[in-house]
Amino acid sequence: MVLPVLAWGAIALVGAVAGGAYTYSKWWDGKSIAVLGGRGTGKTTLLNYFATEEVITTYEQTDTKQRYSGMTVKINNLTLKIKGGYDIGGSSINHGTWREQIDNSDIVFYIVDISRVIGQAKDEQYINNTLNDIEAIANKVSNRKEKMHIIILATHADKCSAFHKDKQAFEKKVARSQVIETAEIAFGGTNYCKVIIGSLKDTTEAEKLVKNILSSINN
Ligand SMILES: Nc1nc2c(ncn2[C@@H]2O[C@H](COP(=O)(O)OP(=O)(O)O)[C@@H](O)[C@H]2O)c(=O)[nH]1
Ligand SMILES: [Mg+2]
Repeated sequence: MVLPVLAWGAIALVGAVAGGAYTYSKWWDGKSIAVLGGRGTGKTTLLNYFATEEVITTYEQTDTKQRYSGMTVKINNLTLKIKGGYDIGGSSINHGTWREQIDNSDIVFYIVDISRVIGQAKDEQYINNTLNDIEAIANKVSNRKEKMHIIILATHADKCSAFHKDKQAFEKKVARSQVIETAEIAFGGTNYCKVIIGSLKDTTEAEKLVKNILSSINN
């Protein structure tokens, strides 16, 4: 399989991919991950991708709070533990249930629908909710002894025309958005807060996204 060139995919991409060679830092092995995000951002899609290695777009969406169980996934030679939790949006009434997930994890993946942050589908209500989520997560991670890595998955980029036109300009625009600037400050700077831009639109895009995630930390 030919791996795509992924250097554009991440603002803080370390260890860029060239050709087909791809190594993941051992740092990831055995790490526990909490997947968080507002409603409709792609939590279920990402969890299903981890479970099946495929993007499923046909499942039924529910508005109810659904508990999902944790799972251990193998990606090449890495074992990752996805923490169980509630597949719910990030409205403030739900922030309490995030604590358990965060407390039991080494890393948080926070999914942001970037098409609702910049571009034509910009949605002020969504931006406010996202800023509230960031504050809530920052409060929960601030009392941990060890600093925690937060990975912002800026997905739905495929829906932004700017992303298709000029990826570098799009990256800059994302980096300068209030949501991303706030997150980078709240989560302790770019060493601890990585931003990965991409999409969960289909399996190929999900594969790229996960590879960019894994190359974003090379401790
Ligand atoms: N085009 C596009 N659709 C996406 C992306 N990520 C998720 N979706 C779709 O967005 C919808 C909501 O995703 P879902 O995983 O149910 O969000 P959740 O509420 O966070 O669990 C689904 O129809 C997904 O197929 C993306 O990056 N691009
Ligand atoms: Mg869901």
